[in-house]
Order: sequence, then structure tokens, then C-alpha cells
Amino acid sequence: MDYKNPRYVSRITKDTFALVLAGGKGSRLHELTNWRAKPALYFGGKYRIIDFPLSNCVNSGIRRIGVLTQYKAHSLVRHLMSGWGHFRRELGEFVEIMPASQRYSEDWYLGTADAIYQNLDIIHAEMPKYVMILSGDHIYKMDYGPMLVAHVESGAKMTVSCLEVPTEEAAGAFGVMKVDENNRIIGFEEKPAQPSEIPGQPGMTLASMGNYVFDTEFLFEQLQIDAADRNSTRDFGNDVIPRVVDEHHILAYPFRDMETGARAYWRDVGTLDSFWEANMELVRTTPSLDMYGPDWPIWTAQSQLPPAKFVFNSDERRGMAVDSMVSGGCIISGAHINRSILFSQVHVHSYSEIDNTVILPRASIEENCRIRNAIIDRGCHVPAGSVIGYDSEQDRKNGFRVTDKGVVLVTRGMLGQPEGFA
Ligand code: ADQ
Ligand code: ADP
Repeated sequence: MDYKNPRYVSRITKDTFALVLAGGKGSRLHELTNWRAKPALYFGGKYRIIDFPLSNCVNSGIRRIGVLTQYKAHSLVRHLMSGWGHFRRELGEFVEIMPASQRYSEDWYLGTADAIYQNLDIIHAEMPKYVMILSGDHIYKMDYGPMLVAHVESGAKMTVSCLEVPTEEAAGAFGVMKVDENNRIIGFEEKPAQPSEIPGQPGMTLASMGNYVFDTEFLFEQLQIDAADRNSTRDFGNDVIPRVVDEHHILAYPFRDMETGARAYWRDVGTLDSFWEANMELVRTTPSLDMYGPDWPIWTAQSQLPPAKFVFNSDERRGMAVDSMVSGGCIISGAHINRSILFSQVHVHSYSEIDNTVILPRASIEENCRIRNAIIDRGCHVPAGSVIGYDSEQDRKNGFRVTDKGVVLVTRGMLGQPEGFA
């Protein structure tokens, strides 16, 4: 192929079908994922995590997208329908929801490879040259075009995107690979307790991001082999990748910052602490994730809401927010908000003080509350005078969840209010 032709990359992205895996449970997020799948988790004041891989696809020119859903998919489906339903099939563009629907077996999706296997006929009907399989769980901005080009030019059958991460972070958490001087993968282990280090870089490990490009024919062939293997857990990381690396040309694609070539921003917000930290990072003066630049917009579903409102209360006490992000439909009346993120339609009433807190949509904080280092779930009604985040023991007694790092999670269930609708 003529890679000097400027249409080269767009021809490859056009020939790609992206499948976003969005069925995961995210069990270390505890009650925050009781009613929603991890990809439906809120992030950054107005987004859900799934918006990041989907926006990456659209910005990269991949416009045939399937989202594989399973666990607690209601709020995810609602979000996809209201925010991502405007693509036009007649132009060859779509975002389609692909729920587990027992088309090939009596089972739900077993592992990630089975989730793709159960949709092979749908993929076949699209006849893409390449299939890109993406995790719906991560926050990052990535142009998938260069990864696809690297895949095509290397002649590999499959390409795995990877990052250099500290070895202690990788242990038990990520798939870990060894590569040769041409980035060909020569060894892969899923979540080893003691990951191997990168030669010449002590303390660092090459980790899989859980994003894969396949030649379509190779994917079909390997998924059939996997389905016939009675010992397989039907997972890409556990079964498919370790099986193919010895016999086939599998490429590692190192993901780097698009502009600087430095270590890229990528967050797996798998725990309450990392969820809280990743949100809190955004209210820094210059956060490492820039969502304000025009060149790589993150799209989302948004409702029609009035602007955020800040009011003096009747005693002339200012309603104000500093070092904070406040979304549409919020009303801050005589309350002080510091280093916090307020999603849409949050109301905070007089004499309340909120610090270092993430407040999800439609929560209301009544008068005279003091809240810090907390995550307040969607729709919580926090009663007047509540004190949260100042005394871990008291917080636990009140039924809230307190993490090792002292972040407090408050959900409707913990407040004795009706749950569900996430
Ligand atoms: P994990 O993230 O632990 O490791 P997994 O739990 O299988 O792997 O989740 C991968 C993606 O698939 C997530 O987006 C999840 O929501 C989704 N998913 C999980 N089970 C599913 C199912 N049955 N149906 C549909 N979707 C499902 C993977 C790789 C590692 C890699 C890390 C990076 O296996 O090698 O290092 O991702 O985070
Ligand atoms: P508080 O009891 O904390 O003072 P209130 O709910 O009484 O909070 O609201 C105080 C002020 O906030 C109101 O006087 C008004 O200016 C503004 N406000 C509250 N709710 C609304 C609303 N629905 N629409 C517009 N402004 C509102």
C-alpha cells in the first residue's frame, strides 16, 4: 500500500469495525457499580467513561462501532441511545448496542473472547478488513489511526496496544508482555503476580491496555479455535493472546502522547480511590488530561439544562465555587465549594462547605453540611447538618464506605433512600 498517500490512514480506519467491550462489572468500585456497568461510570463533570473510547473512534475516523453490553446495562444503554444514536447507517456509520442475546449458545458472554465470538455473524456481515477491540473501561485520548497503520505495515496478524507502567502497579492488574527489537510480542502473561521488567528499565513493565487490532480472518480463525478448547476461559488476555504469541506475528504498539511523544495519560479507574483521584486531578490548574482543547473533543450525551447558578442567600452569604468544575443545572446557594466536581443538577444549600468531593448528578446537599474527600452518588439527598469525611469511624458507623486512603462513598442505599436508576 502507498502509505505516502494522505488517504492511506483514512482508508484503513474506514475498513475497520470497532467493538467496545462494555460488559465488565468493576467489582472493586463496590456500591458505585451496584446499579451500573463500569463503562457507564460518571467522570469529569459531564461524561461517562465509555465516552472516551467512543470519542477516540470518531476522532480517529472509525465510524462503525458496536458496544457489547451485559452487566447492569440500563444506564449505559440509555446514555448510548441519547448521546450516540445520531449516526447514519446509510452513510456507513453507526454505534450499535450488542447485548448478550444467546445467539450462539445458551450462555451470557463468558469472557471477552466469547463476547466477540457470539457476534461473529454481525461482524461478518460488515466485512471489515480489520477489527479493533477496545476496552470500555479506560480514560484516555488516543488516535487509533497510527496503531492501525503500524499493524498493517508490520504484517502482523494482531496488534496489542501497550504502555510502560511501574511494575508494582502492573502486578496482578494487567497483561504483561515481552517484545523483541521490532516490538514483536515474544511472551505474554495475564496479570502475573510478579511481572517481568522491561530490559534496561528496572521497575517498569510493558502492560497491555486491553485494546487489540486483528486481521478479520485471523480473528475468526482464532475465536473458532478458542471456542473448541474446553479448558479455555474464553478471554483474550487469559487464553487467546498466550495461545497465539508463539506461532504468529503479534505486534506490540506502544501508546504515547499524541503531541509530545511522552508517557501518555491513561487511567484505569478500577477502585474508589483511583476514581476519586482521577476526578480530583481535573480541578488542578493544569491537569494532565486536557478536555478543553478543540482538536480532540470528547463527545457525550447531554440534557438541555440552564446554566449553573451561584446565589447570595438571604443573609448575604455568597454561594461560590473555587478550583472546581460545576455543570449545567446546578444551584449553589450560600454554600462554599472548593476543589470539587459537581455533575449536572446538583443543588447545594446555605452554610454547607464542600471540599475535594465528587458529586454525581441530581444530588442535593441540604443546609449546614460539611463534606470533604467524598464521592456522593447520583440522586443522593444529604440531610441538613451532615458531616462526612472528617471522622472515618463515624462515617463507617453512619453506614458509609471509607477506603484505605480515607475517601468516603455515599450512595442512596446507604442513606436509606430508594436505589436503582443509575
Ligand atoms: P481486565 O480489564 O481485567 O484486563 P476484563 O475484566 O476482561 O479484563 O475487561 C476487559 C473489558 O471487557 C472491560 O472493558 C470490560 O468492561 C469488558 N468485559 C469484561 N467481561 C465482559 C463480557 N463478558 N462481555 C462484554 N464485555 C466484557 C484486560 C486485559 C489485560 C489488560 C487490561 C487493561 O485482559 O491484559 O492489561 O485489560 O486494563
Ligand atoms: P438555601 O435554602 O440554601 O438558601 P434555596 O433553595 O432557598 O437555598 O435557594 C436560594 C436561592 O437560590 C433562591 O432565592 C434562588 O435565587 C435560587 N434558586 C433556588 N432554586 C431555584 C430554581 N429552581 N430556579 C432558580 N433559582 C433558584
